[in-house]
Amino acid sequence: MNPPRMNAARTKPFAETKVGAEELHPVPLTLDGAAILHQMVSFDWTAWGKLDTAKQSKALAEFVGVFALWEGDSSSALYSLLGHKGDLLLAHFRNSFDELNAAELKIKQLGIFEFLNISSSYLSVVELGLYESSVKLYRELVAKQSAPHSAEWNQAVQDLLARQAEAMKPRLFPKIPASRYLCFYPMDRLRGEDKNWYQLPIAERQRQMEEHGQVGRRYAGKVQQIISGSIGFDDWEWGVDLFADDPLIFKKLIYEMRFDEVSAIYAKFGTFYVGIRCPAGKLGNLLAGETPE
Ligand code: FEC
Repeated sequence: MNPPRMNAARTKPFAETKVGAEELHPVPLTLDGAAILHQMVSFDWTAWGKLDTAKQSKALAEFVGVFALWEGDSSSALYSLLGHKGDLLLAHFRNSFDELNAAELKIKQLGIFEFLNISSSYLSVVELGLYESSVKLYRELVAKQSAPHSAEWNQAVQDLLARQAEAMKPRLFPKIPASRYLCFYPMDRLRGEDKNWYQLPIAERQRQMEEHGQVGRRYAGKVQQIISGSIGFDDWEWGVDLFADDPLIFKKLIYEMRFDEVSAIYAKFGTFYVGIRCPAGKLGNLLAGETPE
């Protein structure tokens, strides 16, 4: 018996063969930077309340001694979380996963760790998507009849990434913004049977991301966004960190983006965490029931 005939359109990724679409490589280039860990913490208020004041002060001083150094170079930040999802959120931006792990282990050595229950966490790396340059480069390479992953193709990709990484270094390894409010959540792009982001031609994804960027840029100066990629690292595809001095901006921006094609059709969201920045030196006040100043 003859083997079942394969549909010719299925022998290649859909995105490269869709009628009328250019045959461009589907994967956008990205630049990857700082390693990020978010730790969501429930605090053991009852056990802490039973600890005598001298022991509380000692544990706090030890914590501040470590955390304030990290705050000094804006590589870690502490937030007081709103709602039932936790009490504290610790954000760490480092140069590598090894450095993140070192920070995590350091916290576990501190006396205060006895009262910290890490109820959730999220691991990701700062990601700058290069849709526009990818499409431009892929078109040039197609014009030169350079096949994906050939030596010439690989060299052109490497050259582009090296140039862009140099130009975007500060954005790849950002300091944690000093803003009073943080909104963090993970998200995916839809991979449904009918609507699948990953099966759209790259030029169409670029168009939708361009539209997304235009909406985002209207919020320049009011919000700072840091997008981190987490495919292969955590349960969702991206982490979104938004920093602002007015929490209402989060609602307005995210609501407006819901009307973007890329969000209206292809965005799926995880749990939202909203926190108020608390300098480590004020953790004692927070644990005594005072909202951070
Ligand atoms: O396919 C992908 O590469 C997806 C990665 C990605 C996600 C994502 C989600 C959100 N963003 C939000 C806010 C802003 C603001 C600006 C902005 C611009 C970009 C650009 C890229 C990009 N965003 Fe995005 N966003 C993702 C990727 N976003 C690429 C354009 C260039 C750049 O800035 O890197 C404007 C920033 C500026 O220029 O000032 C603000 C928010 C979300 C989650 C809500 C949603 O509906 O998607 C908010 C995933």
